[in-house]
Parts: sequence; structure tokens; C-alpha cells
Amino acid sequence: MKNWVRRFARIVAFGGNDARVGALIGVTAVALSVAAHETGDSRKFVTHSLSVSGDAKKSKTFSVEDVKTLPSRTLTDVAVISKRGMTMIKSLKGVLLKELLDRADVIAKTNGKTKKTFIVATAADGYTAIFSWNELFNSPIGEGVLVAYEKEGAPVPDTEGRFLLVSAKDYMTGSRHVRWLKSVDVRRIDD
Ligand SMILES: Nc1nc2c(c(=O)[nH]1)N[C@H]1C(S)=C(S)[C@@H](COP(=O)(O)O)O[C@H]1N2
Ligand SMILES: [Mo]
Repeated sequence: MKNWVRRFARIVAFGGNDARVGALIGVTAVALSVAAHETGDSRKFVTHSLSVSGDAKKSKTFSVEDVKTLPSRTLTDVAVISKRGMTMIKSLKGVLLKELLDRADVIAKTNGKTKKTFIVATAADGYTAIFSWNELFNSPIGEGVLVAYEKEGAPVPDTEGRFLLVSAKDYMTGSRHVRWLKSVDVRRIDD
């Protein structure tokens, strides 16, 4: 790789007088730097563990391996829909968010607390999405809210892994498609 860059620099130095060579080099250099920038950016957001927190002292951190021990669910033909258009994901394997919350045991259920409870999903870049307790546990939406660790048969790639949260039953699935999911926090609107 380094040799390659050095050779490239030599071509730049000697090709300086030729406008066509110069233009070609310029375009290639921009393309290379954009590619490098994209991989660099993604890599810095990749998450390898997921923190689930809620009531009082209750909190649990899951590695990808930990999450893989929970009952898995596979969703097929998941659409990512936004104002910009639609892309299709052939398959996503993971654990339902409601299953993960049950396993972490972070939700208080006494004295009608659940109806005031909401769940905040936060990504490594600060992006967030929220779900109400009723939405997850008392509506069909919950069946589509998946914390995925596998996309189309491979670990979720750097561009959105290793934990990717989707809400497959939403109309506009883009807004609750949380790449680089880092934490899930249970909160209540009062008390
Ligand atoms: N972590 C993270 N996830 C995110 C975003 C983001 O900025 N950060 N953008 C969201 C938005 S606005 C959309 S529409 C979808 C799809 O984005 P894409 O078309 O770039 O894949 O990803 C969502 N997930
Ligand atoms: Mo979006």
C-alpha cells in the first residue's frame, strides 16, 4: 500500500506538465480520499458491546457473543424507507428488543409504571430513536423491532454494525433504523 502511494506521488511529480495526466490524477486522488474518509468514519462508530440500562442500579452490557446466546429471530426482505427512497435488506438476524429488555430485567412493572415507560436507543454517533413500552410489548410493532448482529449472513459491516436496530413494521423505516447501536435506556415520563 505504502509503495503504491509512493509510486503515485512520483507520477504526480513527473506528470505535472501534462494536463490530461494531471486531471486524471486529480480525479483519482479525490476518489481515493473519499473512499478512505468513508471507511475511516464508519470504523470509528462501530460498536462491539451494547449497554442496556433502566431502573435504579439495573444495567447490563452485552457483547455480540452474549446477544447470540439469546433466542434469535430472522427478518427477511426488510425495507429501509426514507424520503430519499427505498433500499432492501434480504435478511437480518438478531434478537427482538423486547426479548433483550426482558433478559436484562430493567423494566419496573409495578403500580402502572409500564404505561409511562419509554425506551431510548442511542447510536455511537449520537443518533437516537424512541419506543414506548406499549408499542414494544402491547402492539404488533414490537415483533419488528430487532437488534440485529447479522445482515445477509455476515456480521453487520462497519457501515452500520455491529449492532443495527430496525423497526421493520414502521411506515418510514429509515427514522428508526439505528446504525451502530450503542445503548438502550429505559426511562419514565415522571416520578
Ligand atoms: N447511527 C445513525 N443511524 C442512522 C442515521 C444516522 O445519522 N446515524 N440516519 C438515519 C436516517 S435519517 C435514515 S433515512 C436511515 C437510512 O439512511 P441511509 O439511506 O443513509 O442508509 O438511517 C438512519 N439511521
Ligand atoms: Mo432519514
